[in-house]
Amino acid sequence: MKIAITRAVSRSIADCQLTHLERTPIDYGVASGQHAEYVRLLAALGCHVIELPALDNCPDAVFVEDTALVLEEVAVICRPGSPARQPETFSIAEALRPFREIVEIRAPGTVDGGDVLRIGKQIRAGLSTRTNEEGVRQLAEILEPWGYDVRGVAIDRALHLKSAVTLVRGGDDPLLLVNPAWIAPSTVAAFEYVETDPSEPAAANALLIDDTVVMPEAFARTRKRLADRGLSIRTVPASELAKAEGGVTCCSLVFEVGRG
Ligand code: CIR
Repeated sequence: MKIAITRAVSRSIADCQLTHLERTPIDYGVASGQHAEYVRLLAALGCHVIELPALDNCPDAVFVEDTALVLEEVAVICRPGSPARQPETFSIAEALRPFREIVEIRAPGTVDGGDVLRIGKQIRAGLSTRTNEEGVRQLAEILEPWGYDVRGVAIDRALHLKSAVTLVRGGDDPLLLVNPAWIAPSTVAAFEYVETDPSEPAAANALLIDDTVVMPEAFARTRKRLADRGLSIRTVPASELAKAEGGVTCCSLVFEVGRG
């Protein structure tokens, strides 16, 4: 069974952290409605959705991806690089405890889950304003016993590594979706990749659920590039949380239970 942990949008979402975008009004009702469509799509794609209650005093808590990295063997509870977001992790650890051994990133290390890209046993961790060298060192140390190869990669033109590159086909034949304006092509040279359309820089953040690529509905040109590669794509409205610098990977933690 596949589980997706999500969290309802905070009523204080308009007070979110912003790094690369100007603050513009965010409508809580619209954001909640779009988030509900996202949750419905995850369920339609076969996920058992565990929706946690909103944390109204944590504006960014809807972006659960940043709080944990869930692998088959272990759940790593992150220490988000924005201090305002660190209180989000407690309830995530409790939600994950029934399913995984829990290990934590500790101070002075910081890791945002949005910086962690997993391609099989290869893990790339963005060294960003949120994730530091010590956080990546701890991640590598935690995951080494299970054979994961964790490497830091510089990311300075986008909030997170996965703002710039995500996995759109898994298995033995991985395919990445990359915005080459935000990440040096050499970082992904070892893997096959498709570039986002130049007019759609934020399109690189796509969420892979089994063989389906979930994308914001706004990115028709990049969607066509993926469709031309034979990928199956579903779209969701995601414009309101995009104003908070959130994309489709950010709003869920998806993992398998009951295998092996
Ligand atoms: C933040 O700055 O932390 C939020 N406003 C956006 C987080 C987006 N998360 C993600 O890309 N994984």
